Amino acid sequence: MSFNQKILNSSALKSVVLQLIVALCTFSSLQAATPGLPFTEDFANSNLKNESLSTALWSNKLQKAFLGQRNAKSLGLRSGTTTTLNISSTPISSTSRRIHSADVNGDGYPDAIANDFSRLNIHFNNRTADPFLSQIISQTGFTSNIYDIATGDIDHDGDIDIVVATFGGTNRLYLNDGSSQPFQNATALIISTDSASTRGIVLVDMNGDGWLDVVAGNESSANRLYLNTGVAPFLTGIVGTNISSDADRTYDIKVADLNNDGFPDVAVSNSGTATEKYYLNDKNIDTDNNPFTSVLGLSISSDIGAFVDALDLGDVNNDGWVDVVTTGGSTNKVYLNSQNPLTPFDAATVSNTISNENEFGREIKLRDLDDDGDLDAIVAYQRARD
Ligand SMILES: [Ca+2]
Ligand SMILES: [Ca+2]
Ligand SMILES: [Ca+2]
Ligand SMILES: [Ca+2]
Repeated sequence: MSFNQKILNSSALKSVVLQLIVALCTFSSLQAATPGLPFTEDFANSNLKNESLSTALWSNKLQKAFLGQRNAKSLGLRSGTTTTLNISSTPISSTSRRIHSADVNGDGYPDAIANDFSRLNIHFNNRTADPFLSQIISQTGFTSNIYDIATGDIDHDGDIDIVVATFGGTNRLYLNDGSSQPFQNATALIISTDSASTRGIVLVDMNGDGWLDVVAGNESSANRLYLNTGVAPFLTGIVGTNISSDADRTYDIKVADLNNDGFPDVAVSNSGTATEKYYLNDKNIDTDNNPFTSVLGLSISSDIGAFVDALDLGDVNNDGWVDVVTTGGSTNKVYLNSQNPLTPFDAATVSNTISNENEFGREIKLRDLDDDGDLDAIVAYQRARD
């Protein structure tokens, strides 16, 4: 049993705090109302920055937010330039691994889409002071553990659909039926017959045709791209193609334009002996319509994987180039983009520690939490370490 399997199999260690991860979400609706600060809102009214109105039960010690200071912009999120804040005082237990926020029923209020290992839970915002108390719809029947979810309008009908990544099973698609209780009677659709150990899944338009595609990060097999044909049944049953031939122990996968050429690139965090890697879009749409088919993975730095559970991409030092942050079995790190369009990161890239904490991070997101125009990092820590 690997180190990581030990962690996952220990009930005490399964707990990742739901409310914290709410803060890791995209909050697309809230950002439209109040850009940059989706953190203390109560999901129920417009007082989005008033902590006294928040009903969220944040963990007191498991999750931290690192605020980038204005005068530290040139340094990014380096140790000594960040402030560590505890988030509330009430730890809770849950086996949730991921959560997203999106208005899935179109009532103007963001709903929460979460999962534990065996259920996909849609928590409808009931527009009260306790917005997720009721109206939960669960999708079950998963025969392998859920590791990630992603949301987006896959079929272009104006509502938010959901994809679910499973570890050792097929990945699933749930199409929103546009009703007030979407997903109540949704049928699980299968995204290809691939049965990989998918740990990370992203919905993004990779080939510029306007349709969201699926990018899957797989442990110990090639990461895969599934192009949405734009024709019903959309992603259902499509055949994926490999993002290079690398078969590292990928724990997380993200997409952003790392070399500023206008085309989306892929970055992954890996476990084991592999470095974190990135794959530059070669703009060469081969016969398989995949711009990553023969691309070679490049190292983000010389750091060896060692259980890097999650990464996120964003310009943390406001130089116009996307940087990388990671969390996992050691300190949280930031890798600054060198601005070299051929190799924005390489083995010589220096890793900067975000803070001196040495917890076990499960998730990291970059958001402008204090609305000061630079990106901050928010991290979900495992309850305890091995
Ligand atoms: Ca839709
Ligand atoms: Ca597409
Ligand atoms: Ca690019
Ligand atoms: Ca940058």
